[in-house]
Amino acid sequence: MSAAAPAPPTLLDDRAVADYIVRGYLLLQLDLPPGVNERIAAALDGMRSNPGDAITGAVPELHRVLDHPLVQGALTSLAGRDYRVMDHRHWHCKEPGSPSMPWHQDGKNVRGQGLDRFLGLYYPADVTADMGPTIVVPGTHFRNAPTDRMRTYTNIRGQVPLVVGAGAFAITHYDLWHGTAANRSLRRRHMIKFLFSRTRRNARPTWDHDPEAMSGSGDWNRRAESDRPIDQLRFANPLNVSQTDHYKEVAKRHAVWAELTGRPAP
Ligand SMILES: O=C(O)CCC(=O)C(=O)O
Repeated sequence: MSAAAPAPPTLLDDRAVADYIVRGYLLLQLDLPPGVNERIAAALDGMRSNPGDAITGAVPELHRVLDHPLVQGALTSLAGRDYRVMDHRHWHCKEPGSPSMPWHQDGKNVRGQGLDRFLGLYYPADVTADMGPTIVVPGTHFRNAPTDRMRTYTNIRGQVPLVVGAGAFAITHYDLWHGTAANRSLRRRHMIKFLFSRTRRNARPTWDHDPEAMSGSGDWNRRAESDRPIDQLRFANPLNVSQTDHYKEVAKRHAVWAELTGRPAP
């Protein structure tokens, strides 16, 4: 009997791609076969040292996460058909009682990069608010801030704690501001971080694209009711930043969209 063919990647639509450009992250819920999340979490619970990049060798079922159609589809959509899974990966185990992690960007603090590098954050077990969730700050991926200054920032308006169920997988822009809360629970919090990169520029969209997605003119007064991708790029303001900052972000979003669709930047 031959094995069933793997399911094709589930591509993102225009709205999801526009949303990613605006927020710098998306959250997937993987329907892995029964028992996979639990076995991975149990293997991590039993580990007393961190194998670093060798975590996928130590817990081979992690490959099922990388091979999941939602993960492959989202990465194909955002990073291109030939995206690379980097060799670096890391088990981020937050022990009970461990403190918060300050805000930081993993990238090199350069404002204005496109969609070239990505973090994948996989959570094999539920993460409750007291377990030290990862916290992301939507829309900060195109903003540079010196790391030593960012460390002093405290409660940033609009921050999103990734309080998630087992099998959640977040894809974030490499420069998205993030940190963690303290683990005030009695349980270890597990997260496996993967890195992905684009290997070449798009000649055309690599997602489920409607050529009409950017046509039509948006109405500022009706922006709250609109779910059109063009209106997301123009109007969304997840951190409620000032008008002078917002227009720079909007210009950046349109440039990234143009690049992803294989057209010259406006
Ligand atoms: O452990 C976490 O949730 C976040 C880890 C982190 O900030 C990082 O890997 O850069």
